[in-house]
Amino acid sequence: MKATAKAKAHTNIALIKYWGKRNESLILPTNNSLSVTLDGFYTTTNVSFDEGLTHDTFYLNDEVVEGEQYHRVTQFLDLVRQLAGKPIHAQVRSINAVPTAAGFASSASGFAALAAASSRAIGLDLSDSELSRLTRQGSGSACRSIFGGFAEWEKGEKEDGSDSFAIQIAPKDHWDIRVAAVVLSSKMKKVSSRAGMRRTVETSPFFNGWIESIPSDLEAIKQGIANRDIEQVGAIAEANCLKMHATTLGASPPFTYWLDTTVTVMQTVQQLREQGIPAYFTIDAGPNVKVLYLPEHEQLVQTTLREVPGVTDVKLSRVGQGITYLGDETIV
Ligand code: 2P0
Repeated sequence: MKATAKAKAHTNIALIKYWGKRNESLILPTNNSLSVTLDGFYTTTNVSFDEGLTHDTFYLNDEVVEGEQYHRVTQFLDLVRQLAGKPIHAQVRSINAVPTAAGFASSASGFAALAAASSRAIGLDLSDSELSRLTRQGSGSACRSIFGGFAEWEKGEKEDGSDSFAIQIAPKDHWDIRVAAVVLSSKMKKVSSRAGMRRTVETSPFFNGWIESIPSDLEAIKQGIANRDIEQVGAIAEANCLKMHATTLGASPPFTYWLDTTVTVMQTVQQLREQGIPAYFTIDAGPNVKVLYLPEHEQLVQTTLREVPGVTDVKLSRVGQGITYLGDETIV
């Protein structure tokens, strides 16, 4: 038997950050997070389960992948095989339209597309919630990419993670908000988000303050999204990002993801606001900055960001859709 399915998933950017795990192996977070799915950056993945294969293979952008990245894919396929009760191997082919230099976690779209294609190919018929819960075990932020528009990852309470998955807050067409990914020139050695989160949870005295601040941020941002209020959504997202990054400064040893140009871009965004342009930044586990703005300010925001010394590129995106399936085939 050979069964193939292909799926496309978009990356997402968190407006309320996922920062901290309560269970590392099940990937269970310490707090709810909320994101917007992005149209411009995605992964397309083809999974082919074949009884004739003796092991899994993984190709990314037509090149064979080995080592840690391969290991994470086969571990994830083990979960899918276990769920389906079918011990068959697969060939996985992924094409990433997520510029890694833009500082987007390609793991979000990558694991969402892998989860969708593999579960479908092996014959699992999962609801969106079930698919999100499965996807979470590949990479936490990926569970939000099952949905288009705005999604919230409910951290859940249970030890087994059965209540930890994302739900949609508002669909793609609810609000035409834009995101600019500001790319900086950097060869800085990065602390991975996994290692950074772990160090923060274990050592930062600011971590409890971060966790305590989440419920009110979530409530306010959801109200802002419902009202399509860029000032409210932007101000909460920016403050939430700053609180997340503040926890890293309290870690031992301390660290930051910011470069000098990161701070210059943050100040440029704040200057845009002083001129009456509602633009707000957010930053993930890296030096690049994402800027939220409205369509009518696209030209000005883009031009202003491109002029900042040290900025090498600015990539624009709209709100994106959730998982799409691009066809499957079963040969008995
Ligand atoms: C987020 N980040 O909410 C946060 C903000 C980085 C900063 O999710 O260990 O690659 O695979 O669950 O999902 C990056 O972490 O980590 C991330 P794992 P992931 O988008």
